[in-house]
Amino acid sequence: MSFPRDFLWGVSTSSYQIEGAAREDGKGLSMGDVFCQRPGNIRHGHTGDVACDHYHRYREDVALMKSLGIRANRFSVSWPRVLPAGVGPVNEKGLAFYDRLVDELLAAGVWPFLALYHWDLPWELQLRGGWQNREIADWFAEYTRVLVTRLSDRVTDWVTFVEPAAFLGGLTNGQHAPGLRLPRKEVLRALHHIHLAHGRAVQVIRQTAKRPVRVALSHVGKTVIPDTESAADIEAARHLTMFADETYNNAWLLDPIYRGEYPVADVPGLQDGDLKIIRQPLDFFALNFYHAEYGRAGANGPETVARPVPPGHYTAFNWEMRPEGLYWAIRFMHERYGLPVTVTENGMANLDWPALDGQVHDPQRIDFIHRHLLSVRRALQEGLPVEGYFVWSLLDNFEWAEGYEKRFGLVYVDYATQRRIPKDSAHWYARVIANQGTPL
Ligand code: IFM
Repeated sequence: MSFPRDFLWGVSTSSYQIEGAAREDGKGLSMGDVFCQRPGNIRHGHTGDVACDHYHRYREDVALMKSLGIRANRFSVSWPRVLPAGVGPVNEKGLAFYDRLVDELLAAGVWPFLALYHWDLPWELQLRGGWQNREIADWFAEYTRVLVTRLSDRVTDWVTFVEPAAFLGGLTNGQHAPGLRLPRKEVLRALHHIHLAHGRAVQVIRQTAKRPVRVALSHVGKTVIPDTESAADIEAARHLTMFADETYNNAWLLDPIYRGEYPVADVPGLQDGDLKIIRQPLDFFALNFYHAEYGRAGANGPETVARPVPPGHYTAFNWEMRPEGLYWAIRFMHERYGLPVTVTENGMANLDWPALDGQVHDPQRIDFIHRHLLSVRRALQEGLPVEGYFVWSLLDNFEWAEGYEKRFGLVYVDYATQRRIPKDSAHWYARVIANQGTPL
């Protein structure tokens, strides 16, 4: 079976992880810029100061996408590059960069999906409480208005947030910027502010856009695969996927946005009218997928099952490879929220290097993506609406607390010279795209 003709074969990237130019052309500091300076926060003391130098090399990077036949790029905007203090005066040079990037993508036939927030909070706003301050919903709406006013004559696909569950790690376990360890109640308050900011941004996008738009939020969360495909195990896995007891589960992260309700009554900071703002109609469900576990209907209710993965089926991050989980994540999210799904991130960390022949051979990544695409194909065969699949990531890049050591790219980056080398997986992905998925 080939994939639908209009299936979007994409790659995702993010501003802080590739742009560099951290202090150029009037950009303000982001909380990442500050976090990376503190000794011990990032492996080997790496920073995003230079990263892949995409700020200067975006033309080359877009040309690479074009040469591979990539049809879409979810990229993100650095908030402090556009608004150095988070609010107030616009930095024209920063905004002009995204103008040029969008033009370059469109000229290359690569459809831009613009993510407003991929963890790049202006430091000035962090000093005012960041996500813990309810005013951030206003700040985010203002920032959104600046971008939509400038770019919506060309950009129609907007993503408000990338992975709230992951960047909240910066408030729970200190792993990400700003490096806090707050009590659960305060984390949930911050999450409520993220939801409010999301709702306000969707309103601004719809009111301000110059063309019809499609809006989504890129979600990452728990996926539980049924141990058998019996009705009882599927129901148990569905329940665990949504409600398994974590600091915040999928229901906390998603139900307010799609159903206008929280899974419990005592939400810190919830005010009258908030849920109406948060529940804005969205156009597709943007799903990021990396992890999954197994669950079943036990004698005392749904329970997770320890299922060892075959030896070696781990990525360089020690993340277990469970490609079958992508099918279940698509299915459960579609069943609960009723929207078509686009997989906006999926990929693996590896220890890649150029071989003696000068090429970068990464058979594991090819196998990894292949297996996940088979899950997407299963979903399509069963009639689930899947509109696209985006590999994380186009380039090797700055992997947050892990620095540059492990690599996620289809394209190898030699950080000393900034030379790009498309890996075997890039050539393979290009063939898959050119053949509309038929070699799978
Ligand atoms: O690099 C990250 C990205 O910023 C968000 N999603 C997961 C990726 C891999 O860890």
